[in-house]
Amino acid sequence: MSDLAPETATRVSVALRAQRIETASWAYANSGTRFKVFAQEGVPRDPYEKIADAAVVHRFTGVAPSVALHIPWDKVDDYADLARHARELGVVLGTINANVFQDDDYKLGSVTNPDPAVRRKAIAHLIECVDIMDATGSRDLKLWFSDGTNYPGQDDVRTRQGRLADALAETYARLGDQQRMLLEYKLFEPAFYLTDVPDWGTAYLHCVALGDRAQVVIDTGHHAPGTNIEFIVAMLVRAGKLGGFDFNSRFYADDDLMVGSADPFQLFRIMHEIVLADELDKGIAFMLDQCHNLEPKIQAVIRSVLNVQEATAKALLVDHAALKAAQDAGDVLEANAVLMDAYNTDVRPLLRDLRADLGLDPDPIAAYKRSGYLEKVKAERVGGTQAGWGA
Ligand code: LRH
Ligand code: MN
Repeated sequence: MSDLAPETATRVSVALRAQRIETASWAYANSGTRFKVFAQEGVPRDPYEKIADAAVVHRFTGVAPSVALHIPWDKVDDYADLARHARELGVVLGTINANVFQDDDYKLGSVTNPDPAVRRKAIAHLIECVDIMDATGSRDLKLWFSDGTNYPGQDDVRTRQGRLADALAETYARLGDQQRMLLEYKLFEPAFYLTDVPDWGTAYLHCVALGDRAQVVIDTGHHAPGTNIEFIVAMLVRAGKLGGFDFNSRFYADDDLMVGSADPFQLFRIMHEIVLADELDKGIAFMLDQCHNLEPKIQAVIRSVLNVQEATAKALLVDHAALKAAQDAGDVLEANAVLMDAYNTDVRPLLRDLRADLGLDPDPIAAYKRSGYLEKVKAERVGGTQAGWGA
């Protein structure tokens, strides 16, 4: 039982009930590093099985009703049928992720490639992804470009930006009225000298040039060490250009570990900026973008959803009036104390109560383990080819 003041517990629970976290189809598939991909028993062999696993996460958490797809990893003959399959399992198909980073033709870039024929091919894929959105009913097209160079002089910076801008404009023009383009930035990798969309400023400039339905995605693993990500959150929210998050965590680079596992305080600070700006349920997409190279995948995704819930609950406990009063009074220590008080509050009893109210088991991980689902799919999913990144 939570020992929070009843009115506070109610206010926080109401907000948490509306929280929606989108999981990633590729998190259920095999993944690894350039050194090794460790296959796991029971891993899905196709998008239908990936969605079944995503539905299990929603069944036990109650707040993960959509699953992002990645094309061509989730290519099927009939996307409307895949959407039907998802609905029958209690979830919906979410963000469509384009993939112009795994084809031999894209060695020197996709939409920024010096060869116009290669650029055409890449743009055709981006537009094909919008066709898929029409079939799945998805709102968001997410674009991450691995485009970049490895040596100074390899290509011209402004020329490549022009090519990128042209490709984005042509794709943006194809979007339906209710559809958005989410542009994701990343400091480096696979390019090691220059990445064409390396930071939030570059993504923001392109999105402003495109229009209202072009927004920036913050992948929490895509910054230089020491970057104050919540500052970027506040700036993009202030500019009305924050479209979503790819949540994960890292100790060093783009490690794609469980969100909140490496730096739960950072996740809290990020959600504090979202709650402070009253942007928790205003259209920002809260997505997980992770790879569970060693750990059991479905359980790791459940743990990740709980980590986001806990960080959000703590952020909802910040006494905004006391915080502002201390800030306005220049009371540095009091202002910090107000924030730390919320962060240091154990919100797990409140979340257990919330789940019980939602008719869910208060402990989703224990309930998932008791369900025997993993043992079931290990027994069923024998033969065929396990899904992966196909790299
Ligand atoms: C790139 C990225 C991008 C996805 C991929 C799976 O590092 O974060 O969001 O397309 O991971
Ligand atoms: Mn990402």
